[in-house]
Amino acid sequence: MTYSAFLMFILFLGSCSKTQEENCFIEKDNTIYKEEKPFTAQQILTNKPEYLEVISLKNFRPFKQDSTENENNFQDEKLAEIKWRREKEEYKNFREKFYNQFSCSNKQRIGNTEYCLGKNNLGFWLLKIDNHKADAYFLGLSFSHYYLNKIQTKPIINNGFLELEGSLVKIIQVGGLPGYEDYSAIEDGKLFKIKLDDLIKDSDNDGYNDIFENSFGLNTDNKDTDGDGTDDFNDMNPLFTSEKNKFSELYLQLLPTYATDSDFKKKHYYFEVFKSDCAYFHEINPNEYRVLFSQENQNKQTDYLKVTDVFRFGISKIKKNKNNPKQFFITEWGSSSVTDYSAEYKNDKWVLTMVGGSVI
Ligand SMILES: [Ca+2]
Ligand SMILES: [Ca+2]
Ligand SMILES: [Ca+2]
Ligand SMILES: [Ca+2]
Repeated sequence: MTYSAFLMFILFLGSCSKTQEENCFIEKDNTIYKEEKPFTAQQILTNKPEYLEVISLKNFRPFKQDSTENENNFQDEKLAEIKWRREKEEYKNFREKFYNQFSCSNKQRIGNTEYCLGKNNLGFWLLKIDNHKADAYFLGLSFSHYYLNKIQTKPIINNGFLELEGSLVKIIQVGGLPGYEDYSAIEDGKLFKIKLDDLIKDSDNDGYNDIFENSFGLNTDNKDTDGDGTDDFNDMNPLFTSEKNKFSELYLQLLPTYATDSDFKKKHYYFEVFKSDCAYFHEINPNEYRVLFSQENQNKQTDYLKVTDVFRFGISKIKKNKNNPKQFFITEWGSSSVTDYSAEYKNDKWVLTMVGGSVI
């Protein structure tokens, strides 16, 4: 190695460790809330996924009707109860086969195959039950931009295409209700069309369609994106190799937990997504539910994550206590609360104490 190459190597090492330190630790809080300007219809169409065709309809079920009719149903308690019971029965098969990971609508049967439109915290899916095999295909249509009518007037599968009526929307914040979001249509009467072959394409045959993998930064040509020996479909943390160390344990302990005894290992489509560049956070080994991570820098995020708020929870970087090397501060937040912790490392264990926070 020449001297200059050696120097470069040292500089490279130096910059790496510095970045790692910066990505996980902060001197002081500097979270700035930046409100994103909603996309115009033209911007949504310019940025739409390649595989998606958008057709303007002359006759359609308007956004206002579709979104408010449902609300009115809920106001009548008896009607809501009847509707709920009927849907529970109608979608029993999907609930059972997919372990309650989705809410389901617009069922359709073709031969021995059953389809429905699914939704979970990540977005929209096409669910398919073929004999006893259950598969879910991610649509990659951001719920921040695309509204799919709750009531589809035509069958959703037609001639080898998935066809969904809906509109282009923007999310509007409701005054006085932080965290509560509503939609407003910016262009009504659209038909969203995706070729089934494009939708179900799973190049590496790992169980996740290419659109899902591209949307969340997984490798579409590798069954084992992070190379840790567990294939993407069965990896609880498919983007990163888990490591047990002091700070990964701290992040693991701060993960939100659910009061449920259901078997999350079977829930292959249930993920919590966190925005973090901290390697210690990436190294967690979750056992309750699957995790995905998004880069903090918006320019480095996937097209889907750039515009879709799938982050229901967050855990901050770690703040050191200059006077006590064993004490750290860290903040955890959800949709309606923020909690500040003091974390002390004692006898190989983290002791967390709530030191502040707020409930919205
Ligand atoms: Ca795949
Ligand atoms: Ca893969
Ligand atoms: Ca893996
Ligand atoms: Ca992994």
